[in-house]
Parts: sequence; structure tokens; C-alpha cells
Amino acid sequence: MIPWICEHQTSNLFVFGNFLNAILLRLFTTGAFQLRSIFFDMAVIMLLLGISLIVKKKRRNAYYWIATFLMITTCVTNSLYYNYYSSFISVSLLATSVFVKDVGDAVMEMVIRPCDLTYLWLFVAMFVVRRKHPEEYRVNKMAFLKSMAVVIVCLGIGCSLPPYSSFSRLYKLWNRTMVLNSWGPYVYQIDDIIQSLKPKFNNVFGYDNAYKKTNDYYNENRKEKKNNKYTGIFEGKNVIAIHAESLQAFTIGLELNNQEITPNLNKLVNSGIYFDNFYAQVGVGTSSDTEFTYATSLLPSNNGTVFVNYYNDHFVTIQNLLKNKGYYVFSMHGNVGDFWNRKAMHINMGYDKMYDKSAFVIDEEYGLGLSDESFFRQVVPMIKDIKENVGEPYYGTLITLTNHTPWKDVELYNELDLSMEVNIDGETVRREYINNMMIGRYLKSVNYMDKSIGNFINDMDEAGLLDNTVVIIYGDHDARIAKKQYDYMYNYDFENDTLYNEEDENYVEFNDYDYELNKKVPFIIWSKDMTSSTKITTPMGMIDVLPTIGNMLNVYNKYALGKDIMGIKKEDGIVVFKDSSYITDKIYYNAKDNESYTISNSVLDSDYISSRSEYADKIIEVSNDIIVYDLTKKLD
Ligand code: GP9
Ligand code: MN
Repeated sequence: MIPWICEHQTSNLFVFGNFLNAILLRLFTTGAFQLRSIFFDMAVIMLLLGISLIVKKKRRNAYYWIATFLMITTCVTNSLYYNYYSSFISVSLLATSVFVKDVGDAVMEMVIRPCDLTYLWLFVAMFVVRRKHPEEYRVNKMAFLKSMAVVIVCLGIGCSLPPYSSFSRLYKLWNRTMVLNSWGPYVYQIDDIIQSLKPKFNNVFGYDNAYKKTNDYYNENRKEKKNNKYTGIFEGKNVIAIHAESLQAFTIGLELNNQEITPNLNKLVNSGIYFDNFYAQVGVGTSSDTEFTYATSLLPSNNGTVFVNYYNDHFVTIQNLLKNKGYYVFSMHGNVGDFWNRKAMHINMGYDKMYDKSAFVIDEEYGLGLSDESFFRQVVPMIKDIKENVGEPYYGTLITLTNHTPWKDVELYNELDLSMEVNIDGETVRREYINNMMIGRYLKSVNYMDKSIGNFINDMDEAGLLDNTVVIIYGDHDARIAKKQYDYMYNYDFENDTLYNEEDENYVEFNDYDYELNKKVPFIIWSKDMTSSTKITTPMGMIDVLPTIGNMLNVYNKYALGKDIMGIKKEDGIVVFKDSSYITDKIYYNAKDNESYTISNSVLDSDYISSRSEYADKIIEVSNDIIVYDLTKKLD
């Protein structure tokens, strides 16, 4: 291809060398390979080659060296970083002083493998070729146009190849490994730079207007702190908050085959405070959106994710509020620390320390990484060490991992059998039912997570770590299981091994609204000394957690957009989702179709929907402006 464009030896080496390095990077890191990605490698290389053909000849040399340096640096840094973090580097991390300190330490500790330096061969080769072929290059417009034609063809072929879901991953950028596998290292790094710099441009336009609207909102809606019988009930206690991956509320209390799916959580529900009308309010940021909303009582960002794009913003968080009351605040998670950019964002949220994958012995891996059972087993002595050597009170967030979709290897960690034996005309017949379906795998994985949490609670008790301690458990979002899986689970006809239809008396309707309402996640507050159970049925969102547990811990965030659920009436609860839909105790309002679904048969005032829709739009706008324009600092 290159001779068709130009006869330069340097150009040939530039294209071949950078293309080979990109292949080597995949080989020395993920080992994965998607055909589409090499077309994107070639597109970037040919774009840079084309530019070299119209750069003035006295700058041509410098251009080649700079372009080659950037391409080789992309490969070397990602190869090094992957070896240490099993993920790929981001310029956004380098922008935080904390990260530079960490990466400084990390680089010192990193074992630099020989393969991490192989990419440097291209420097040597470029040097030799430039010495042997110092011929001057004239500007070659035709060759430039031919290069651009190759770029367009490569982009076209790349985009025409699967997986097509990868376009959203470019925007979300939550799983860097998937993005690099799908788009190649050069497009990955360009995307990372864009995603990291995007917030800086947002700040330039619309700031004053956003500040005025937000300031007016708080002046008109200033909520003085109101006490109630729950105020300060946990003040000064240790807090362990379990971020339960993809745990949905329908699993609580569920029995199949006379087997409880969540026997341990059921015990906590039946002896603690259980919010059974609780919803996550996530956007593209899923887990990280929940962490953000839980900590700040703000809704996730409308553009990008806070953890990746606004990790440097100033927020009032429960972590900082408790730190100001003398708490030691930590987070623990068995995945790499920069997944969702947590390493940078957790420090910014106020955690004193994030214990990520590198803090654990990776002795058992399922799904995304360290198994929950091993994670929780290792966490107990770590908390004991904190108690003894750092002191109390402490607040710890424990983020689980195993129950992450798609639960493909669930049989490796849970033998729970969800097939059913039925007696038909005196003969016992076994029906597979949901046993091998996605929803069956999910329930087996939830059962495993429940067992892991049950073991954790017991181990903590045996270690004397439940005294003076509150345990909070919340599902971080729904498990993204298709509606038809639920239809099957609720409408399976065991006798005839088929599904009931709508005429059958046993048919259970599970419509689109039921599917949305089914996305509830559990929210449990429990402590060893609780003597009775309390069930709260007020509609509650993740945004209400900070005001609710903050009141119990006696901390207050005046910028919280949520409500202390213990201080409002059931009819005042409202859960606003990112598309402006919302749930109250009476309706589910679907903003997309401007349709409402009745939850309880009540007569609605004429402005019931319009007033709540206005409220929903307002808190979405205020949340987004605070994030995009980093307004908390200014409001303060
Ligand atoms: C990743 C884990 C899962 O470490 O928290 O993130 P999710 O895919 O649920 O956002
Ligand atoms: Mn999650």
C-alpha cells in the first residue's frame, strides 16, 4: 500500500513499525484480538503518515520523531500499566497529583518486563533508516490524498465489523480493556484523551447561567435540618457499607424448590431496617453512578460519568462529612483500582485509602475477578487491623464483584439446582425450568453472594468487629436481565413444560411497567443489637441515602437533593430517574411516552403529574450543572 502512496523508506518503516507495535501490545497484554481493531490502528497510522506528506520539509524530521515517540509511548506505558493493573492507562489519572504519586510509587515497584521495552526497536530502526535515507522530501499532495483515502476505507471496514456495542463503550470508557481490544491502542488513547479533557471545555460556556439557576434553586428550596426519632441513633458507630453488585430486591425472600435464594440477607431484613421500595438511579456509569449518588445525594452526570469525566470536581460526600467527625474512611474492592477510575475518584471523594486488587491475595477468581468469598474472608483481618492500628470510628465501603453479569461460570461456585421435580400422572418428572437460563444463573450467583455475606457477618462477629458497628447493604443497580426471562420464570407450566398464555388462570402479567418496578434493589440497615425489624415502604432512591443515613449518623449535606426518608410521609417519596421518569407511591410516570402506570388506586390532583415532572426535570438539571460546572466549590 505504501509504495502506492510514496517511495519513502521512512514512511514504510513508520507504518510497518507502528502497526507491528500495536499487534505486540495486544500479544503482551490481553492476548485478545478483534479483527476490526487493526483497521483502526491502520487508520490512525495512515492519518499521521498523510500529515507527514504535507508538513514542510524542514519540519519533516521533527514530525516523524514526535509522531513515533507518541505512538511508541502509547505502547510502552500501556504495556507496563497493564502488567501492573490489568487495565490500560488514562491521561485523566496522570492529571491528579495523587495518581502521579501512586504511579510514581507503582512504577518503582513495577516489574518492568523485557517485552514492555520491545516497542523501542522502532526508535533504533527509524534512526538507522533516517541516516541511510536522508533524502529530502518534497510536499506531496497527491500522496496525502491517497493516504486519506486509505484512512476512510480502514474506518469504514472497521466500523462495519462487530461488535457493534463497542461504540457506546468508546463514550462510556468504563472498561478500557474492551475498548482497546475493540478499537486498538491508538484509538483507545485518543478516546481517553478526549474523554479526559471534555469536562474542561464544558466549563467555558454556560457557567454563569448554570451558577445562577443552581444558586436560586437552593435559595428557594433551602432545607433546614429537621430532627426525628432516628437523628443521631448511630452517631459515632463504625459503619460497614456493602455495595452488593447487581443485587435486586425480588430475590429477597424468594424461594425456589423449597430453597431460599437469600437466607442470610433474609435474616438481616427480618431483624433490621429494610427499605423495600428502593431504587438505584444509575446512568451509563452503573456501579460508579451508584457510588456517586449514594455519597453525594446528586444524580449521575448526563454526559459521561462523574468517576471518569469529573473525578476532580469538588463534592460534599458522606466520606468527607464523616472524616470531619474523626472517622477513618476506606474502600475495598477486588478489582483493579482504576476500573471506573476509582483510584483517583475515591481519594477525591474523601476515602483515606482504597484497598484495590493489589491489596488482596488473588487466590480464587470468578467472573470479573476475586471471588466474593475470598474477598470477604480477607477483609475481616484487614478491618481488625484498621480497628487496632488506626482506631475507631471507621467507615468502610466493601464493593462486591462475583455477582456481575453474565454469571457464565456460576456452576463453578454454586451447585444450587433450580430444576424442578413434578409428579405427572404418578410419574416423577424433572423440569429444567430456569436452571440453565440467564435468570437461573443470576439467582445461583445471588445465592452465592448471600452465602459470602452471611460468612462475612459471622466472621466479623467472631472477630468482635460487630460491636458498636452498623452494617449497610444495598444493591447497586438491577442485573440487566431481559424481561422475557422473568416472563418465563413467572409463567412456566411445569405440567406441560410450556408457558401459560394470557388466557390461563395461572398466567401472571409481567408488563413493561412491572419490569421497571422490578428493578428495585434492597437497602438494609442492620446492627447486631437491633431487636425488632422495621420495614419502610416509602418510595426511595439512591439519592435519599445520604440524607437518611446522614441523619442517623448526625451529619448533614446542605446540597443534598434527596430526602431523609425517615422524616417524610409515604406520599412525599419520589424516585427520579435520569430520563425524567419517576416513581411515587401512586404511579410510575414514563417520561419517554408521557404515560403513567397506576401503582395504587388513588385519585390524583390535576397537577399531580405536572408538578412532579417539573420537580424531576429540576433536580436533573441542578445535579448536572453542579457536576459539569463544578459548582459546589462556588456555592460554598
Ligand atoms: C467493576 C465492578 C462492576 O469493578 O464494580 O462495575 P459495573 O459493571 O457494575 O459498573
Ligand atoms: Mn455494578
